[in-house]
Amino acid sequence: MFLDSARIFVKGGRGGSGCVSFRREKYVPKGGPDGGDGGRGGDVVLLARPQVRTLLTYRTKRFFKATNGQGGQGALKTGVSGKRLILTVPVGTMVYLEDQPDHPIADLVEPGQKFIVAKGGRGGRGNTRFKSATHQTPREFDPGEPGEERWVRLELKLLADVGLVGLPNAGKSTLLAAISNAQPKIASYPFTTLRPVLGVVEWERHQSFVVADIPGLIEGAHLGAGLGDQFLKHVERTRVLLHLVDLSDTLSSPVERVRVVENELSSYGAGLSEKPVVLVGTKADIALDPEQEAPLRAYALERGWQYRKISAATHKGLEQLLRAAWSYLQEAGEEEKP
Ligand SMILES: Nc1nc2c(ncn2[C@@H]2O[C@H](COP(=O)(O)OP(=O)(O)OP(=O)(O)O)[C@@H](O)[C@H]2O)c(=O)[nH]1
Ligand SMILES: [Mg+2]
Repeated sequence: MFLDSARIFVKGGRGGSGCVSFRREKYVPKGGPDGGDGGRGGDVVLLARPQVRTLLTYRTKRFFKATNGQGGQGALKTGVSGKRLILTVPVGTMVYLEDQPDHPIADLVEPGQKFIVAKGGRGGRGNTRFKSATHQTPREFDPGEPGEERWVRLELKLLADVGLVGLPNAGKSTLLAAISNAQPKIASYPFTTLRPVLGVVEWERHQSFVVADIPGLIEGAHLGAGLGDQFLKHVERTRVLLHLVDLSDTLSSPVERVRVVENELSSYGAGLSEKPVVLVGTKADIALDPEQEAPLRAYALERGWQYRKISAATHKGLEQLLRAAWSYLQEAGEEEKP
């Protein structure tokens, strides 16, 4: 299981202080008390949103405090409440208290679900509230309660949004390492990757998504050849596949190599062959034979796929590739909105 987690400090706003005040009007010799109550402190609220895919933002920014309520005023005016602070988190985020690692205090499973993670303090009472028949000029007031504050741990079971597929040695792990926080093993022999690795890609501001690197597929993987096709289950839930082909390999036709992987995807089933694909020519920096690329472009066109050429080593074309992947995720996100 792949986990994304973050530890944050949340603090509700302090309630505003109650006010001590007496009515002073012309021709009213002894005005009674008229101090208003303080405003409530703002809450810190977690909000689950499908557009947020990881907890990445909470690794850099850790402290969150809602604003304080304002003090009450004369003429019975209640202070303005503090604004609540909304923190967006991915759907599927679980919230834990530090000393209770086994029992989540919230499980945000529905889009739009909210949870008050730190309550704002109550506003204090103004002196008006202390008035009684025997106590006509009260000078008492409450100072306003402090907001709730605590450290909480957020946890998310990661599901991949983007899957990397291709023959062994196609450059999948190198790509993942170049675009994400993951540090997969990379080597010049096939079957370097023995189990799936997920990486979080930070894309533009506050946007991120999860990419799965899985072991390479070879002909007959669905019959158990190589490492088999069991790892394809990790890309079943992805919205787009990046299908990597090594442009520097001149020993066989690149289109043939693409077909081998396609066959394995369709033998596996689970809708993998119907997923949108970006065909990615890799290792452009050492691809010497320009003949490799034209048939790939033509094949992508025929299949209705996008084609992109990259070098993970020099980072050439990576930004455009991520942009293409991101646009598929956006489309998928639109469809899911009710
Ligand atoms: N020059 C160059 N070499 C690359 C590039 N991308 C990958 N390689 C090399 O290609 C070899 C295989 O890369 P990997 O990323 O391990 O390939 P993989 O697809 O993950 O392979 P498996 O895990 O075995 O399926 C390594 O020696 C990499 O250094 C690139 O853009 N340029
Ligand atoms: Mg690998």
